[in-house]
Amino acid sequence: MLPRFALPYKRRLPKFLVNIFCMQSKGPEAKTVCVIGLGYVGLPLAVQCALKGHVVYGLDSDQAKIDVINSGKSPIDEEFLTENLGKVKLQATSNPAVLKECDISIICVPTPVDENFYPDLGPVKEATKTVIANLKKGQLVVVESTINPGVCEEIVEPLFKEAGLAVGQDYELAHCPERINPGDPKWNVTNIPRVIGSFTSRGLEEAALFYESVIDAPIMRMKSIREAEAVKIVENSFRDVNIAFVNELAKSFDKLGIDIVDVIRGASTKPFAFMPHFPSRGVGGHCIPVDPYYLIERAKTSGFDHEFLKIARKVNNSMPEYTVELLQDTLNKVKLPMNGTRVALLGLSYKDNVADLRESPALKIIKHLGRHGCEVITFDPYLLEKSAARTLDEALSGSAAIVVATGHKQFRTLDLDTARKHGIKVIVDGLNCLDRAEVEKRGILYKGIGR
Ligand code: SAJ
Repeated sequence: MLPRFALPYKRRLPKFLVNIFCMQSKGPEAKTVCVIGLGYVGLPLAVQCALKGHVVYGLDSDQAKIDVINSGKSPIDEEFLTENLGKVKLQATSNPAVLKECDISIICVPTPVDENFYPDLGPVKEATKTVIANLKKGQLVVVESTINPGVCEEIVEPLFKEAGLAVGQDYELAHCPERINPGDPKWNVTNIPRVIGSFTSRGLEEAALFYESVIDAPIMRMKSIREAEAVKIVENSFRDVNIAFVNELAKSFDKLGIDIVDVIRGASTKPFAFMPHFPSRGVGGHCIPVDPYYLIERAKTSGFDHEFLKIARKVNNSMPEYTVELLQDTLNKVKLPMNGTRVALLGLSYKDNVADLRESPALKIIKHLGRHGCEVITFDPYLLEKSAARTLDEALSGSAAIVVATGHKQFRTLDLDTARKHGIKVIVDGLNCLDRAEVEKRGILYKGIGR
C-alpha cells in the first residue's frame, strides 16, 4: 500500500488508514523533543508537547527564564501557559547537550529585522549550528521561526552540509511556521491549524505525524519547504497591506470629513468578499511590520521588486507621525502649542491588553512628540515598569492632551469626567476606541484616525 503522502492530494488515504500504515512502520509513540527558544512561540509549544505525552526539553540562553520555568511558573503572561506549565514535566536548560538525546529539535528563535529593515537571520543560524554540534543521527529538525522562502534550502541545509551531514540520511529538515497570536482568548497552540513543508517525503510525514500528535487541528502538507516558508510571509503581508489600505483611506477621509470606521462597518455588512481591518496610530509587533521585509529583500535578490508591499510598509510606518500631526492640528484649535504642552500618552504596548513593546508605534509617537517639544507622561497598566506615571490619574494630572496609543480595556472605558476635571482639552484617539460624542459632550476636542 502506497503511503499517504505518495498519493495525489485528492486520493490520499483517510487519516485512520495512514495511522494503521504508520503504526506498522513506526507507532505514534512518545518522542524526545527539544524546543530551542522559550519565548511566546517556543514555550507554549514545549508545554503542549509535554501535555501530549512527549518528553520535552526547553533550550534557552536566559538562565533567569530557565529557573522560572523549572519552578513551574511562566515568564510569559499567557493564559494557556499559566494554566498548564505547572502541570507538565518540562526540563528547561541552557545545556545544548540535551539535543543528543532528542528525536526532534524545533527552532523557535526570533527573526527580527535590523534598523534598515533588513532580515536578521543570526539567531536562526546560531540555533542551527547548536543543533548540528549536538545532532542525534536521524533527528527531525523543524524550523518554526518565520523565515523567507529559500532560507531552509539556502542557509539552513548548507550549514548541515558543511558539517558533512546529508538531509534525508543523517537528519530530516522541515518548516512549520509558527502561528501564535499573543493575547488571543480563542486561538492558541493547541487549536491553530498548521502547514508543513520538508526536503523529503519521509521528513514531511514524520513532521506531519508529530504535529498531528501535538495539535488538535488540521496539519496541511505543502508541496515543498519553500511553499511552507511562503505561507507565513503571505498571511502576514496580507494583513499588513490591508491595514495600510485603511490607513491610507483614513488620511483621505480626514480631509473629506468622512468617518472611516463607520464606512468600514458599513462595508462589513457585505456577507462576502470583504474582510474588515481598522486604521490606527501604526502597526507594531513581531510579525506584521517585519515579515513583509523578508519577502521584499529575498525577492530583490532574485530580481523582483515588491513595490506594493513597500508602499504598504511606507503607509503603515507613517502613521505614528501622522498621529502626532493630528495632535498638533487639534491643539491649534484650542490655541495650545505643542512646545511645552504636557501630553498623557496612554499605552506603550503594540497590541491591546498585552505587555509587548516590540516595534510598538507608541515608542515612535514618543519620539515625534519629543521633537515637537511636548512634555510626555506615559502610562501603560501592562508595562508599569516602563511607564512614567504609576497611575492613570497621575498621567492625566497637569496634562492638556491625551494620545491613546494602545487599545487596552482600561483606556476604552476611560472616565471622561475625570479627564475633564484634570483639564484635558484634547484627545487624539490612536485606536479609534473612544466614543467621540461622549468626549465632545465634556467639552473636550476629539480627533480619531480617519474620524
Ligand atoms: N492593527 C491595526 N489595524 C488592524 C489590526 C491590527 O492597526 O486592523 C495593528 C495593531 O494595533 C498592532 C499591529 O497592527 O500594532 C499588529 O496587530 P495584530 O493584531 O496583527 O497582532 P500580532 O502582531 O500579534 O499578529 C498576530 C499574527 N499572528 C501570527 O503571525 C502567527 C497575525 O498573523 C494575526 O493575524 C494577528 O496576530 C491577529 O489576527 O490577531
